[in-house]
Amino acid sequence: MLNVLFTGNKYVFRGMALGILSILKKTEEPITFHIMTMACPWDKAEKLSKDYFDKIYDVVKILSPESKMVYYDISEDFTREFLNSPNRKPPYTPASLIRLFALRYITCDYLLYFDCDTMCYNSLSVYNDIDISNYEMGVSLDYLGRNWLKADYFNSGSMYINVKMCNETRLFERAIDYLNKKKLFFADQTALYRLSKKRLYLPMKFNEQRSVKPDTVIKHFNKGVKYLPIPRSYNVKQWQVTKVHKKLKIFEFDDIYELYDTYFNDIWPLDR
Ligand SMILES: [Mn+2]
Repeated sequence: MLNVLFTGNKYVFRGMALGILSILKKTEEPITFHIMTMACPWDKAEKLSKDYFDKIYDVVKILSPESKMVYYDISEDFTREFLNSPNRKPPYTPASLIRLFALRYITCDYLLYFDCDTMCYNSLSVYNDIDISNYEMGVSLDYLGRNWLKADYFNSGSMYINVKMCNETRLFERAIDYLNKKKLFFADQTALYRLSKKRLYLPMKFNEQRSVKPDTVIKHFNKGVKYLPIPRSYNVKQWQVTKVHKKLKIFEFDDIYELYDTYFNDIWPLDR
């Protein structure tokens, strides 16, 4: 069974629900979804409530009766570790650091981590054919960082994690320690980049940061830059349906938006 991790606070409910719906629509085999959330004293964001989790789980049971979902609230653990850290307020949100705690709670052989601004476009079963037994993780390059930072700078929004090896090398624990000593801009991503020794670089279709292609597995709606007529950054998320259509010209997920409307529209409608 594939194990998939999503992390975040209450405000990514729609992204999480859309990501899960897209995975279930494209992937036949059952999946265990691990959902980790937290609230911390210095951040106003609320955690994703158990109530919201249950609403997603109810739909998962309908669409994929053999799939499972597990809820983790890591508030205490996170607060203890990051209380005095120079990275306690990263530029995005403290919730972006939750992924570093995953292996304290999750036991499985291989774990897929996806940001809540990702959507699945082809079956996740392709990961079963990728051998990362000799690597800590499989990752794809960061579209902008590979040019501006380092040629092999990867994007941590989609990671195929070898749990056993990461437990042996203590990669995620060392990343938490590292962030307690050193302030970094892309905190978790740069810590994992600097500390991981054995990475398998996967094709960009596993973390597509631009247009969706026929073989795209994961489309990541992360920040991008348009160069013409003048360089400017854009940041359109998949729940901003009108912008996805008009600005990104992406229509490949319209069936998923319909599914979302069916099950979640009265809880939290998409932006149109
Ligand atoms: Mn992202």
